[in-house]
Amino acid sequence: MVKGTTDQYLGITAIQFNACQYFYDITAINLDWLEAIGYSMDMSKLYPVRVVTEGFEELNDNIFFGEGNFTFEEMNDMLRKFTENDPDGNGIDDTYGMMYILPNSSTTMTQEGLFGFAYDVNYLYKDKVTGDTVPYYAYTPYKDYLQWVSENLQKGYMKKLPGEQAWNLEYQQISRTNKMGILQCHRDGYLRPTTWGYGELPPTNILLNTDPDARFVMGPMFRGPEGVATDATYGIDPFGEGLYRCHMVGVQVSDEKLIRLLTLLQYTSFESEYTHLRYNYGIEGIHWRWEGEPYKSVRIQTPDEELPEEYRNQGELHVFSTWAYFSTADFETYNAVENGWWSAPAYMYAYNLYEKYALNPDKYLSSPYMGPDLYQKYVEMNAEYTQTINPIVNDFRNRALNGQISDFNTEWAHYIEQLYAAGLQKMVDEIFNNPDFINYDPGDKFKLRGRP
Ligand SMILES: [Ca+2]
Repeated sequence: MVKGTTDQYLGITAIQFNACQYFYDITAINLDWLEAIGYSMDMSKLYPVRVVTEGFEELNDNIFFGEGNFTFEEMNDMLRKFTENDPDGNGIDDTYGMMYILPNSSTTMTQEGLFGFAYDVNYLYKDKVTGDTVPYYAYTPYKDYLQWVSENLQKGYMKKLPGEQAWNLEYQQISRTNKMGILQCHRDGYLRPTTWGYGELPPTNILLNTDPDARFVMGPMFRGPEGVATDATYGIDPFGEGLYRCHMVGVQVSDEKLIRLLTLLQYTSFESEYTHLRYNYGIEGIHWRWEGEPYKSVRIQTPDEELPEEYRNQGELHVFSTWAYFSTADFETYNAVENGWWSAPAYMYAYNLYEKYALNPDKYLSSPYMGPDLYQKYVEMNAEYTQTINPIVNDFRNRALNGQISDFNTEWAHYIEQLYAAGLQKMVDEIFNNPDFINYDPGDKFKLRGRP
């Protein structure tokens, strides 16, 4: 506790560039189908994946990385032709463009990011029509997005999940059948088909179960109606807003012990890449090994069951480290360019595409940008008005997805009136438009590429 205060503390916060440069999703297109409907990509500009997990090298011929630069019109043409033109050539009307998934971290690049917004309600945008700073649900491009989805659902170019189980379980089962041309994918789960259920995610689930010869191209593929193409970072603030993963030291710890503690943390977290790896990932040659040249190639992790009994403690390796993780951009780029370890993140890093495609909101609802008092006021107002705003938001979205809105412009104007009357006006005036709430600035978070 800071001397002379009752509510202020000193601690060591997280620095997590792995989270703030982490874009969860990537778009994939079935490359064979793309060619079947008359499109193509310059294969000389695509990079084939190199799967990290031993025994899955056959996947290296099936997944490629590239930048699509397809226009919104071309995307819509593909959605139609993937549905109507029998792209798999089996003579059966059994394929469609893509699955529509309620916005979440897996959908941004492929769906709502094309309209310049993401699922995160803490992101705020300056609306060109009202001039107000608002959450996505009151942002005019959200209307265009819902109209786009609604029309594609009506035509059958997009399909909805059944909605009986968790969305990700349903999506895993349906995507495995290989009936859709455009897929919302995990950034690099295909590298590790045996880890964390990644083998159940598309396109790996298709390649392992349904069609081992299918080919997919992954990357930023499409642009939206205004030429926009964005993806949202998983953790917008490398310091976690100081809210979590903050190491606290009790007042009963003597200065002598604190010095010892900080010395240990300095050594294990900041001294060198060697000590960082040693105290976060274990002992080289036991817990992991370099695939090639040390510090320049990927690390191959030893499965827990193959470790000698006394070393099976990988979950506890973080005891003497801070949550300090630096950018791996230079490492991944080198590893791909020099050693061929291509993945979607490596491709994005190598061509500086994360910075190019990062979705930067105009404002971000978080205490550091607002000050604690304004943030507290927001928390209280939000708790009060959520109850009146949410039903309006849900009703409009459900009617759009169910094809019950024919005139989006008229109904949107009415919807916005309802939202503002339900408390949004007050939140816009007192919080969102408030000049004390400073604009979000990504700073150098997408420019930093290694350890400081
Ligand atoms: Ca077919």
